[in-house]
Amino acid sequence: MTEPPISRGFRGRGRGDQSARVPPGQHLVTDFPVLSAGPTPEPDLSGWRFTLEDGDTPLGAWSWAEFNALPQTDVVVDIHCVTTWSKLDTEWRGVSFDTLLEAAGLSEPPGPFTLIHCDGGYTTNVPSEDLVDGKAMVATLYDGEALHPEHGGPARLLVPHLYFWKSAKWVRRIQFLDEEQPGFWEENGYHIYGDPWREQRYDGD
Ligand SMILES: Nc1nc2c(c(=O)[nH]1)N[C@H]1C(S)=C(S)[C@@H](COP(=O)(O)O)O[C@H]1N2
Ligand SMILES: [Mo]
Repeated sequence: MTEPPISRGFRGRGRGDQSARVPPGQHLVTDFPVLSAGPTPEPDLSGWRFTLEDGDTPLGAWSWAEFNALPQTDVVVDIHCVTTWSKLDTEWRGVSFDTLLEAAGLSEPPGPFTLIHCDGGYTTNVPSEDLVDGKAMVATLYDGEALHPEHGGPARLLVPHLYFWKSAKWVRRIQFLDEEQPGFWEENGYHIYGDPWREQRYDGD
């Protein structure tokens, strides 16, 4: 079958060739499933801090008010969960990783790898280069509203080009590392990188 000549950057919401946007082994959903390895933490905005660290050295820290005063970015992206659901055209607002680096006075990531830390102890690893150049943000709004606690509110990482387990909910700390350190699912049989287009679901895929 020949593909119609649709430009990926020029598609209307809900139109165009949707099948070309669904990675192998995935199916589309219109609801928004909740997947958490543990309980949803109680939101506590007064105690909330977001920190960037190079190893154990602090690079920057923001209170909830300070974080929300940073320049905000809007994105509309497709997301892909390793449990095989994909959801098209999800709308998010938050602080791009590039803005965070800049706010910390950095022109580039200080290390090639990151480990992402969350309230509740969940972790995931993402290479630094997969977070820069508009590829990732810390999102605080979904679909124009404060991110629901079940979906990671007050703030979650959003790395839509990787399987959604990399989009860590209740994110609090991004730690730069010189060597790759696997996170929670990566230590439990899932792929160290997790590219949905190469179907990197499990270790060894
Ligand atoms: N802190 C934390 N983040 C997490 C998870 C988790 O269990 N804890 N689950 C991951 C997985 S496997 C997926 S598919 C998505 C699910 O996000 P959702 O519940 O908003 O759909 O969150 C990811 N981020
Ligand atoms: Mo997932």
